[in-house]
Amino acid sequence: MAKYQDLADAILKGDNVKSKEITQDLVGKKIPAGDILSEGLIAGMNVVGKKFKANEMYIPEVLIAARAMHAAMDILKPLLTESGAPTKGIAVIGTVQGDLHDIGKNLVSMMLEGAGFTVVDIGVDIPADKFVEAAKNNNADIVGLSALLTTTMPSMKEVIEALRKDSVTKEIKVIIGGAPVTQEYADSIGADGYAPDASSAVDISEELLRK
Ligand code: B1M
Repeated sequence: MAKYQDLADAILKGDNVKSKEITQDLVGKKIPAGDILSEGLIAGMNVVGKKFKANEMYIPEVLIAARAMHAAMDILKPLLTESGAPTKGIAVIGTVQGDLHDIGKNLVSMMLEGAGFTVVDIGVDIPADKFVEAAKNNNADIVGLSALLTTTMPSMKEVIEALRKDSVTKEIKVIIGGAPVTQEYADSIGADGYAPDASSAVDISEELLRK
């Protein structure tokens, strides 16, 4: 659908007025929010990622693109999360210490909420002890860790070790994700699950809680 491409282009240009307008228009046409997210917003952000990598876009432009994505996400969030069903489980989610990237983590939070989980998003740059504290305070069933930098991936291991050391949190399922993370890495640090994208994060969380 041409409108998806227009939306992806609006993200790429960082046009938050257009990104909101097109999203609202697609919602009005009863296009499922999940499709708008994956075919328009994530598609646009993926191009931003490639251009950033190729030095064709710089940090301020990337931030402006992220702002346009957030503006559209404000419209989609209530649609993705509306559900009258009882909670499937409580997920505490955050980006690990040293890492400020939150777009992917926010998408995972939204998709989990949309699928019926109660999500406690504790933000970015979160040290291991804060994950343990939040898991305890919220009686978490799942802890979700996001990292976008190869340099912050070791913080995931620290969080898992801290959770396993504490008698209250040692059984909590841990899922991890983020662009540089792999299944192999997840296995090597003792995570219970790895998700390459936001919708797989839902599938894996559901599967872990069924076990
Ligand atoms: Co940064 N950045 N960044 N950045 N940034 C990357 C990650 C990078 C790959 C770009 C590049 O060089 N090619 C590179 C990392 C290189 C590496 O470590 N190997 C990089 C760098 C180097 C940096 C800085 C160090 C740059 C600098 O200052 N010199 C700096 C670090 C700051 C810090 O964190 N301490 C930095 C800063 C920034 C901005 C602030 C400008 C901005 C972040 C804005 C924000 O998040 N609010 C930014 C952005 C936007 C990017 C890119 C362009 C896009 C990331 C993104 O949002 N992608 C990124 C390039 C890229 O990824 N190709 C890049 C879209 C998002 C939907 O995808 O986050 O992968 P993603 O999430 C996916 C999956 O990974 C998965 O599901 C999501 C949805 O499908 N997923 C999970 C994510 N978390 C999950 C958790 C789960 C399960 C699945 O379970 C819990």
